[in-house]
Amino acid sequence: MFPPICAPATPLFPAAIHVVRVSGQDLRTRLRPLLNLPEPRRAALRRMSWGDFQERALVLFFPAPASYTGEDVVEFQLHGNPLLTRRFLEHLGTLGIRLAEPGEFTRRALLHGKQDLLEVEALGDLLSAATDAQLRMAQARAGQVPAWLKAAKATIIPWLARAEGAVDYGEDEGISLDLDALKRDFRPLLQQFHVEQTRSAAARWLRDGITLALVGRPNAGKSTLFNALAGEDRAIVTAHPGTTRDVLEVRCEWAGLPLVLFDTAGLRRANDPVERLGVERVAPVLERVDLVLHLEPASDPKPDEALLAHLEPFRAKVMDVYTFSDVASAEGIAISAATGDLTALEKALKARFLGDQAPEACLGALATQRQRELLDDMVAQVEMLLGLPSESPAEVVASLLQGLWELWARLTGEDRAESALDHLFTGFCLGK
Ligand SMILES: Nc1nc2c(ncn2[C@@H]2O[C@H](COP(=O)(O)OP(=O)(O)OP(=O)(O)O)[C@@H](O)[C@H]2O)c(=O)[nH]1
Ligand SMILES: [Mg+2]
Repeated sequence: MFPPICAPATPLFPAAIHVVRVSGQDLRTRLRPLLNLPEPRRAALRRMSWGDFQERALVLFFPAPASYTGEDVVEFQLHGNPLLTRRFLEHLGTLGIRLAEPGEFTRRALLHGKQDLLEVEALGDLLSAATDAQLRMAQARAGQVPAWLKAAKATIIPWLARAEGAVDYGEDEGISLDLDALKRDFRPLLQQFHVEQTRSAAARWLRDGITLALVGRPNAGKSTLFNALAGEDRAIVTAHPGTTRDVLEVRCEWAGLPLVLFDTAGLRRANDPVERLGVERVAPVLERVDLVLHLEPASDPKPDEALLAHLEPFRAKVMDVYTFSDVASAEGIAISAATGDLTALEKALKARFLGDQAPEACLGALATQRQRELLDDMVAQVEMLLGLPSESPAEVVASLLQGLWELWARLTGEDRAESALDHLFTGFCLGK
């Protein structure tokens, strides 16, 4: 039995309207002192008064279970005055309807089976998406448990039932488990899981974005590339070496990839104190980015020992890129931000982060760290099943299948694990 809750569903700034949501059991009775609820799902004007205040609001009533939370839900569209809305919420408090915690509406939707955990996570992503690609990702994941996971369940459950049957009745009833048949069923499942691992490895970058630092000698063309990727002139570009002094940051979407770019001061042993400070700021940026693009002019490719020493600790994530490809040719990834020829860079980034999956092919893939870890665990579990020797006791098979089923349930939220839920809802805003 959950206590009734309320929350503003819109921010409390002056606005045309504010929406206040209430969820709970039997709201018709509870709200009677304030108003008579309208017919289900029909918008109706209601005059309400409480204390010294009165308000005429558009009211919508969604009776349980056909509502967002699965409980009775009432939505009030009030005049958009923050003070009025606060007074209204206070009055709801006197009717025994307390303020909701962040994410509490969605939490109830989950508990009442209106949404599964994957949908809830996609919703969290939808609310926080900052680029078109992230928006598309979140929307593609918004619809229910994906077909391949449903298919997995359809394989796991009957075998789990058979294995448990063999454990409980095996010796008396002569029930035995056909491990070869089991393996025939689980081999395609494992293949499907591998495909999904590849997709989700790529989807992760589309969801979280890729952070890139641009480094190189002064005049290597860092700021020119920075501007070209950002699609706007954010950094100053001049022919004067040492133009960029500070670290600049921009978020953008380029070639379907959500990027966080850092432009840096050309790394060299600087005598100018301002430039030296700029160089000192580069090291922490190199620590935290996913990839360091080391730019070197193809027209003047002389190795710079001081720069290479700076990059040495990060070698695993350094990608060498030749700039000025319009002036001179070079082996490897060669681009010219000046003429807009960035094809080689696009190919290299997609190969590295998406494993050559098209961004559209990753839509709907599991993308959060929690989901990816559970998928990895499921793969390990299926691999153990497939590796079982043929005379394995039914207890062993049953316990592996039980473990696999638990992972499936945790992935989709069927076990309603509190700890996972608590973690999930802290990032939600009020009224969602
Ligand atoms: N032809 C040609 N010129 C380029 C290219 N990239 C940059 N330039 C020119 O090279 C000069 C230096 O470019 P920047 O982008 O400022 O170089 P930077 O690496 O940011 O230099 P600092 O900030 O001084 O470290 C400018 O005059 C650019 O117009 C390129 O691909 N081709
Ligand atoms: Mg620069």
